[in-house]
Parts: sequence; structure tokens; C-alpha cells
Amino acid sequence: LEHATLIGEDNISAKNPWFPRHASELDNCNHLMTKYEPDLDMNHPGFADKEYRSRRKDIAEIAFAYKYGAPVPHIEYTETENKTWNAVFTTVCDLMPKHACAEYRTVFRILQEEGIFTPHTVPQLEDMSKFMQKCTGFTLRPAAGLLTARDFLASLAFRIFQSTQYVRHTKTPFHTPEPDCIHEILGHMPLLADPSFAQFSQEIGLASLGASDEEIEKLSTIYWFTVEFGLCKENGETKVYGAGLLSAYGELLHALSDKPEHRPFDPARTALQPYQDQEYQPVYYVAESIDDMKDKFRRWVSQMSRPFEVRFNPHTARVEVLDSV
Ligand code: TIH
Ligand code: FE2
Repeated sequence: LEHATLIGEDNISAKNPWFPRHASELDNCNHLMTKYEPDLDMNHPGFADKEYRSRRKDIAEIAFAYKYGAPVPHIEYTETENKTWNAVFTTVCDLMPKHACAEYRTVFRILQEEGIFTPHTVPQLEDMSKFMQKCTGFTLRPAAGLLTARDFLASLAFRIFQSTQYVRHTKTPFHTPEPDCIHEILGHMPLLADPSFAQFSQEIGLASLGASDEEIEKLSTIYWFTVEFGLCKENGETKVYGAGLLSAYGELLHALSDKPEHRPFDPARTALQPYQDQEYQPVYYVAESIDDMKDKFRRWVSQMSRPFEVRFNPHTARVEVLDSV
């Protein structure tokens, strides 16, 4: 890095796709993936539910109108939505002491002590954002639904997490194939408030900036088998740190049973594992620990072929690009 020179926007080769240089440019990174939506998919529990679909539209509008720097707008959750939260929250409280990793358990307790995690009301994204900011500098911006992997990962480089704000359909509290705010809040946010995990999340984001499509696919596969569905060892036992398991008790029990395959986390192999997001996973990757997973990832990602280096400047919320000649 000593001999590196700071390079400007124009010097990035045409091979490397555009990426945001400042957190405000994430306003342009909200391209949606259209699948499994209540308007489009007959199997979605909200497909035949007009009220649910119109609620989803109203909440999506908030995300489309959102601009960097604004607080996340408050949502008055309905009684039905709060009941769904309560159903998931209660099962997480039952299972978490035995099955969640230590990092998760620690932050979960603090969130309860601060009165942000309570049984009867969906927490507000703005309150979660302020809490995370205090712990690790991560903040939230609202997303209308599933984003493209490139846009989603780019946000992480700025310690910004794109979060949905709608609640899953009340008929399917214990598993939904699409993200919803219960998944984001109960699954992702406690770990984004853990310093070491937050750093890993940002590093996967930084690695994605300007990466080729093929590299984005590998990074999002690693994200899938770590941040979403990761397992780790703790004093000889297997614990859960993946957000998709912590927010879905059906799959959590499946993941820890003897039905699926458990393989040791190895970034070079894990990056090539095909995955799907409609059913429970048939394979999970087990890390020695979150820190070990992070070290292995770091070593693997350092041999990616990008012809420049990036670093995040937290004072300016800007990503600086260094020509590593
Ligand atoms: N399946 C998770 C849940 O029911 O909470 C949500 C998702 C995780 C990963 C993709 S969607
Ligand atoms: Fe997720």
C-alpha cells in the first residue's frame, strides 16, 4: 500500500463495474430482484390476501422514497403484525439460550435490557439503527424487498445494512423464503452489533466493490453459508450464527438435526456450493468459530484479482480507491 496512489473515478478500467464511492450513492443501489412476491407468486401466503398486498405496497413506498441520511420512517405495526412478531420472538427466546452462538446471546440480552426487544411489539428500524451505530457504526436503510447481490453487498462496505420493513404473512410465522423485518431484526441485527462480526460483514462488502459478476456470485454464496445459514463450534457443541436460522425456528431445528449434511467451512469450496432459497438447506457449513471463519475468509479474499484496493474512510463515509501497482 505504501506505493499506492489514490485514483479517481475515471481511472477504473471498464472491466470493473461501477460502484458507489460515498454512502449517499447507495440511493442508486436499490435494484430489486423479483421473485417470491405476494403479487407474483401463487404460492405466497399473501397472494390471495388483498389487505396484505396493499400493506406491502405502502411499506415499499417508504423504501423507494428514502434518501441517505434521513431517519428510517416510523411504522405503526398492526395488531396482526405484532402477533406474528410475538410468535417468532417467543420461540427465539426459548431456543436461543441452547442453540445460538455466544456473540448473539450477549447482544440479545443487551437489547432486552434496553427495552428494544420486547415480546409484544415489532421494534422500529430507527431504534435498531441507533443501537447498532453505538455498538459498531452499522446503520440501516429501508429496502423494498430482496436486492441484487451486487447492490446489497455494496452497502455493507459502508457499514450500512439494507433492511426490509414489512412483516411476513401471519400464516407463516416460522419460516418464509423471502426476508422480512423479523428476519432482519432477530436474525441479522444482534450480530451486526458485535464488533468482530460487523468487521467481517464490512470486509465482504468491500471485496464486492467493482468485482466481476463471477466474483459477486462467489461472495454472495459465502455470505449465504455464513451470515445467513452459518453454524459454528463452541466448546465442542454446534451452535447457530446464521440469521436465516435464528429467525426461522423450523429451519433451525432442521439445521441442527442429523438430516442435513454438515461440512467444515472452507471459503474456496463453500464459494462454489450451489444454493437455493425456497426450501430448507440440504448442506450447512460449520466454522471453528466466527473469528476463525473471518480469518479464513480474509486469506481467501486477498487473492481475488481486482487491480485496485479499496479502503473505507469513516470520517467521510467514502470509499477510497488505491491503485496497487
Ligand atoms: N427463511 C428466513 C426466515 O423465515 O426468517 C428468511 C430468509 C433468510 C434468508 C433468505 S430469506
Ligand atoms: Fe438475510
